[in-house]
Amino acid sequence: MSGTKLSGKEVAQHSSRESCWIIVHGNVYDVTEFLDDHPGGSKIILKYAGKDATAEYDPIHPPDAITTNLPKEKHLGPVEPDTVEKVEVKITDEDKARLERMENKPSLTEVLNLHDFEYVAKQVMPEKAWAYYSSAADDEITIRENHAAFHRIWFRPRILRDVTEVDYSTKILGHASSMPIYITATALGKLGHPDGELNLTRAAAKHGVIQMIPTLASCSFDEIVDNAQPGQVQFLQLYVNKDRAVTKRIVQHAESRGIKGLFITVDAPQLGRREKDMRQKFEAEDPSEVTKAGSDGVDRTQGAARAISSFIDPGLSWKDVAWFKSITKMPLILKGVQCWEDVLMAYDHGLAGCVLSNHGGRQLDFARSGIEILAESVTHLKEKRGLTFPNEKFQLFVDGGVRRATDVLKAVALGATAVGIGRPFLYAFSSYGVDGVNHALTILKAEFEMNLRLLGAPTIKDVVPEMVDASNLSSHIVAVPQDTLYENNYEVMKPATMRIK
Ligand code: 173
Repeated sequence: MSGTKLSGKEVAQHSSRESCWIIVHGNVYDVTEFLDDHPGGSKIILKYAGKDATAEYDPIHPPDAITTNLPKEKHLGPVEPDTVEKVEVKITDEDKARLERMENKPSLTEVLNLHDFEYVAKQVMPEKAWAYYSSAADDEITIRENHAAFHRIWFRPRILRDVTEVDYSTKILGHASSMPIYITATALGKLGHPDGELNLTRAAAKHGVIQMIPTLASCSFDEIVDNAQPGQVQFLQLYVNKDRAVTKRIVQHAESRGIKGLFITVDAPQLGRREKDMRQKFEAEDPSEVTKAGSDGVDRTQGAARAISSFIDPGLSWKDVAWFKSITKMPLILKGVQCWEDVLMAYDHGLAGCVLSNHGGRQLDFARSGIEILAESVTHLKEKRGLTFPNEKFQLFVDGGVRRATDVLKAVALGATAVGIGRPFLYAFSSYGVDGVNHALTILKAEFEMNLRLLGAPTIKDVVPEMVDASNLSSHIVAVPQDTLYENNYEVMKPATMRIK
């Protein structure tokens, strides 16, 4: 293009399936030939044909999605901003009611625990965003089990130890952390809040905790790193692309930007069915449109996450470990390990650790909880490899279902270095922005301080296996007391809707 900018009027003339231009972040793109290949379907693009699609685009796309997926010649150049007509946003009655609930939500001082954030978020978040964040695989059995498993572990506190001063700080992969937790990777932060993942970066800096940056963040990787404070430690979660050149570029760029650990996701060769997310799609659009597959064969019937995850390589295998070691010096950790046999293999392959996780219950339903796998892994690593935990050279992490410092301390007692927390922070920023995340971290600190005292453990090192009774952990049919705060937030799953008007 020459130096002149396109006018909004000219763009507006390309508003059909035959010629479809859209504006994103002040630039015009010709997406006519891309319509049927769009993972989210053509209908949503056509809604913005000839118009500014930025507001719709932002929450559900990594910022460079359009520039990397469209050939250069389809980038038509900048638009004269003053000539673009504002897209009218239709406010439905439901939106109005939700905004009113947002306006009248409890003040942060009334939010006493991580469950409260979930309760507020469910009521103030756009329905689609809530469905995406809260959904889990199939019958949502594993997501419940992740939390319930902690109820099968009970404490054996010690008394008459001087707990005037308690210190809950620790080290994760050799880096200081104010608590034995980290903010784990969760995709699409802008669905919940316009600042997306930056809410987490800022709160992590303030509270001295480590953020794991997701591959599929709404903010760009560099933006998230640029917003960190000098010396702030960040990890990267990695989805491995079928095109290894792309993966190599991501990994080496991350290392050059100072990322301190690479967490390779190994539990998602294909994304699980999250039916709450899928039903949202059906309710929001005409089902006949949604069920059409594009020319790329990408199935668009399966909700937002599945549509944008088709690049993930199901061919990833143990053989790739040597390749990863050849392209980076960052510690390599497998995220999503689900039995002790694979933990031993990870150790034997010379990896730096494992996250015992089932992806927040979003992948294989009836996968066991991370905390249960932790216990069996520690036993077998001790018996078969002579390791003791926590172990500096091979670190074990757990995520899934964590809502209290007591959950974290149970994992620490069983040998975990630290525990990942995901959804609660999403709910915190979706409802209250960065202040919410800061408050969530403040709550956790207060819980750690009190619980270390009540356990008789002045430091994290004093939280030892003898402080828990986990004898029932792998019994899946034992009575547990009802956890009312948690249960409140997980509604009964909905069956298919009858389309009778
Ligand atoms: O759990 C997820 O939703 C997830 O990991 C994901 C994967 C690909 C695209 C979007 C989200």
